[in-house]
This record gives sequence, C-alpha cells and structure tokens, in this order.
Amino acid sequence: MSGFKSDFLWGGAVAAHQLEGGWKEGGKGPSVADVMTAGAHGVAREITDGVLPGKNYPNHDAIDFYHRYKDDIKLFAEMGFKCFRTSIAWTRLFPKGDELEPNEAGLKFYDDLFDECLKYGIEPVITLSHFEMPYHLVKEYGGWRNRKVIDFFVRFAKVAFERYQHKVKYWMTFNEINNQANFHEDFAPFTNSGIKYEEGEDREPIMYQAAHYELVASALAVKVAREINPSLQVGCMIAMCPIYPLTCAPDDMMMAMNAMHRRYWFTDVHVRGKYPQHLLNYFERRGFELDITAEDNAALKQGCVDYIGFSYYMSFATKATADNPQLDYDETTSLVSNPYVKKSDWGWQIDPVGLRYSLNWFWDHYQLPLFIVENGFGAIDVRENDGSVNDQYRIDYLSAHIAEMKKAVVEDGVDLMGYTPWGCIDLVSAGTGEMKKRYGFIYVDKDNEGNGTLERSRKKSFAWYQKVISSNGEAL
Ligand code: P53
Repeated sequence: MSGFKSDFLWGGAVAAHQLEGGWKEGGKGPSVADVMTAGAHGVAREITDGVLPGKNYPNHDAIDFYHRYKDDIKLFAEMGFKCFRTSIAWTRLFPKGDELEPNEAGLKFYDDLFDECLKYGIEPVITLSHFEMPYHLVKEYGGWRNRKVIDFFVRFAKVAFERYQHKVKYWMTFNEINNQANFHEDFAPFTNSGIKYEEGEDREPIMYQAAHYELVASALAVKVAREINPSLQVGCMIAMCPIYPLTCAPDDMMMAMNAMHRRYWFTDVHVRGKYPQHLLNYFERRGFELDITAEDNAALKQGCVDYIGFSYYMSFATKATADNPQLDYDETTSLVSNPYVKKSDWGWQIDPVGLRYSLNWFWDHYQLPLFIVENGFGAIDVRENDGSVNDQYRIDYLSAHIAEMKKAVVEDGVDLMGYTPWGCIDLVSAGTGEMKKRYGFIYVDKDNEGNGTLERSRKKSFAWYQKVISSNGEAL
C-alpha cells in the first residue's frame, strides 16, 4: 500500500457538551457536564451538588454550536471533511435518563444536524456517551454503580439507532471508557460513570463494577444495533496513552506491562467478549467480589465491537519501585516523566512515534480496523490584530503525528479507517473547562470567563488541513 485508502475518513472530532451550549434548549436536561465548573492547569474542575448560583459552568453555553451548527459545518465542508465525529447528548433524548419515551425536540435536533452534514457528503460518526450522562441518574441511582442504568442506556442506544440508522453508519458506545482506571482523582469516575465517591470508600472495586455494567451495556447496544440494521458499525473508544518502561531494567519492563494490563483490559472485553485472566486473578488477589453474572458474560460474548476507535494525545512512562513488589500500577503515583520527549503547556508529553507504536499495539492484539477519533494539541493561541492565528505549533504537532500514522499504514500494514483530530473548532476543554486550551483549525472568540463575540475565524492550520485532506495525507 502506498498511502491511505481512497475512502479514508478524514475529519474532525468534538463532543456535544463541549460545544453545543443550549443546555436547557429543546427540553434538554442537565448532564454531569452541566455541574462542573471551570478549572485550570493544576486546578481541578469543581463538581457541584447540582447547578449552584454564582459559579462558572462553561459547558452551559459552550460555543453555541446548538444555534450555529450550520455555519460551522459549512466551514468543515470547506476544509474537505469526509466525516464529523460528535456525540448525541443523552439528556436531549432522555432529559432525566429514566423516561420510557424520548424527547422529540432532541431527536429532531440531531436529525437536522446529521442532514446538514450529509448535505456536504460529510459522514457523521457518533459517540453515544461522551462524558455527559444525565445528572438525574447520578442523583437518583448513583450513576453506573447501579445495574439499572444498563437498561436506561440500552433504551437510549436503541432509540438512536432506530432513528438515525439511515444517516449514521459509524457509532461508538462509551468515550474513553478506560479513563476511569485513574480512580483516585474525582474527574474520570464522574465523567465516565457519574460516580461521586464518599469519604473513605474503597474506590477501586467500585470503579471495576461500574466499568463492568458499562461494558455489558455496550455489548447489549452492539447486539441491538445489529438487530435493527446489520450494516451499522459499532466500535469502542479507548484513551490510548501507551505506557513505556523508563529503562530496560526487567522490572521496569514488567511494571510497564502490568500498567498496560490495568489501563487497556477494557479493550479485551469490548473486542473479545470476555475478561482477560490476569484481571480475574487480580480481582481474586485483592478480594474484589463483583456482580458479574453468567448472563452478563453471555451478553459480552454476543456484543463484540466492529472496530476500535481511540484517542491519542501523549505517551506515559513508568518504573518499578522497591515499595511495590507486586508491580501494581496506580495511575496517580506510578507515572514518571519521559526525558526523551517535550511537553505541552498542560504537561502532556508530545510523542508522535507513540502513535505509530499504539497503532501497531492495537493491531497486533486485536486485528480489528482502527479509527483514530481524537488527536491534537491543546495550546494557547494568539489572535493578531488582523484576526489571524499563526498556529504553526499545531501544524507541526499534527503533521508529525500523521507522518507516523502513515508509517503504521504503509510500512507496518495496520488497517486504519480514518483520522479525526480533536476539537476541530475551539471548544471547552474537558479536563480543565478552559476555553484557552484550544485545539481548533477554527478560532472561536470566547475566553475563560465567558466573554467574547463567539465569532469564528480560520487559523493558519485551516488551509494546511484542507491540503492534507485534498492530497489524502501526502501534503504534510
Ligand atoms: P482536554 C485525559 C487524557 C486523554 C484524553 O482533553 C482526555 C482526557 C480527559 O481530559 O480526554 C479526551 O479537553 C476527551 C475529550 C477531551 C480531549 O481528550 O482536557 O475525549 O472530551 O476534550 C482533550 O484538553
């Protein structure tokens, strides 16, 4: 193969809660994203008990895509997008999450949005759950701690598949389901699973239980999609930060392997329909008694995914330490800085080669088509007086990653479906809630405090990406 496939899905990626705004429009209910305040690098977003007066909730209005999507999609079309990855806000279809019937105004919004994409030949690629579950399910059910949430999710998925089956072919169930491997911090448990831990709770088994219910829900959704329309393709979505050993000391190597086990077993369950033995042994060693039934195991087997979607921003590194003889991985304490790579202003390690490594890792393990559904460089952009933004650093980041991605396809033979850089239009950061951590080809005039005209303008990277797409990845 000399390059990317002729039908390679070039595009861009976003998530509903990070750009739509309109948090109460069309009958939408509050989601977990609506109770998170703005933070900053090193300052965690506060998760409040409901929406409180006087707090800054950046997702409420975001970049007002809800009202401006037609103009924005026109700009995506100008760049030549073949696809556009977004999510369906669960709370537009089911404002509380436990209703029996969906909200028609919400369904209509996505009908119109998808029609607008299709008008330009842009294929919508849709995530069902991207850090935006109904807040009502958190308050009333404890989020994904509760088995009942499986049924609510499957109902939501079924409604979406039935309604949009002729507009959307590519789906993903849970965005970055494996972020919650980082269960010591509050962010991932809440955004992945709607979980707020009580003081003193043993967090780890609760995380595994919630992830199990999500994996069952995902498998049931895959099954439902096939029953509704066998041409639908449903993937998983994994946050891939490959974990390197800091040195070639054998214990460092084993530590890295264990770390990979602990962060990526989710993929095994999605793809193979069963738990890897190392994890079952770990549950036993730790005495975790989880609610995993024979029926669940049968469901997992019947709902294996069609492809692997993943995000890639950075690599991690780890090392063995004397106080950890079992070489157990703890994401808050086991990571070390990699001296061979640079970091972004937010401390994310920049490692284009790690993308080639990740593509090969996934391909060697699973032999399923791969889709890079997020990759990008969060940076502080400066808008010049003439309105231009010279984001050469973003071009450098993306072109280096695409070059490595090409090697994975051309030299290593990986089956890659497409590439959708994250935040193709500036939006609210998930991790920090900031506007100033920008990823876009399109600048949006809005700052961290919520001031700005919301006017859109093309950055330097806009024309660059347009060329990348028109040359099918040859002009970098
Ligand atoms: P922000 C952590 C590590 C890797 C990806 O992130 C992550 C996170 C969570 O912050 O999230 C994904 O906005 C996620 C997007 C998110 C994007 O990466 O923190 O799927 O919703 O916006 C970038 O810079």
